[in-house]
Amino acid sequence: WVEPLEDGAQVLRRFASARAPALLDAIIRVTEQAPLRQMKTPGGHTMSAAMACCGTWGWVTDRKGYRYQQTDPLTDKRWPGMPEILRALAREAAEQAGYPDFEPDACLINRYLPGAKMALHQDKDETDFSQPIVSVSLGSPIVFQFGGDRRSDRPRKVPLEHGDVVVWGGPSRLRYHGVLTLKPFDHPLTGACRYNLTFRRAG
Ligand code: MD3
Ligand code: FE
Repeated sequence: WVEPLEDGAQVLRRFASARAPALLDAIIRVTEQAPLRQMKTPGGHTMSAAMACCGTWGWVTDRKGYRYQQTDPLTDKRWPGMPEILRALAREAAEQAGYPDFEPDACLINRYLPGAKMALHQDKDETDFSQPIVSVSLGSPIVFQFGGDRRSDRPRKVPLEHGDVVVWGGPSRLRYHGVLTLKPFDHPLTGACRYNLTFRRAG
């Protein structure tokens, strides 16, 4: 079922549930080639979520800044290709939400263990903000924070569970967002961990 949020964002509840085991297999295959790692922010903090990428472009952060690049800084090789099952899910979700032409070229895999979080931020390292972002939640539930156009706007809390897919298009694309600290939870498919996939048109 579809739950519209403000400004063009839509939650497709449990859209990915039936495919979750195959999606998790694909995540394992990708992260054998491009290991999950905790990256450093330009400010010198280590992010609590571990990240890996697949597709043509991968998002990275280090002391020099945030950017997309075609190679994995850990291996200096190209990122693993985007598995077809991931691409297909992202395209189907985008189509359902009114974006039939979404062609993602970047998929960021975030892994949260209990205690991990992501502070409020905007996603603006991409080139074309008319393209949506599709996010997929797998494993432990978390509380998502959906803020406004300014960091100081009080965020709304949206619970996200295993299989939920969100399409962030239109004006929601540039809104501040983050997730609260992951609480311990034992999920039958992932144990204590939560994976979040974000699909983008980066290049
Ligand atoms: C709203 N990830 O990777 S996913 C990120 O749960 C990120 O891992 C969070 O924020 C996570 O950048 C949230 C939901 C999400 C992703 C991108 C958005 C919401 C968004 C971009 C614009 C607005
Ligand atoms: Fe984000």
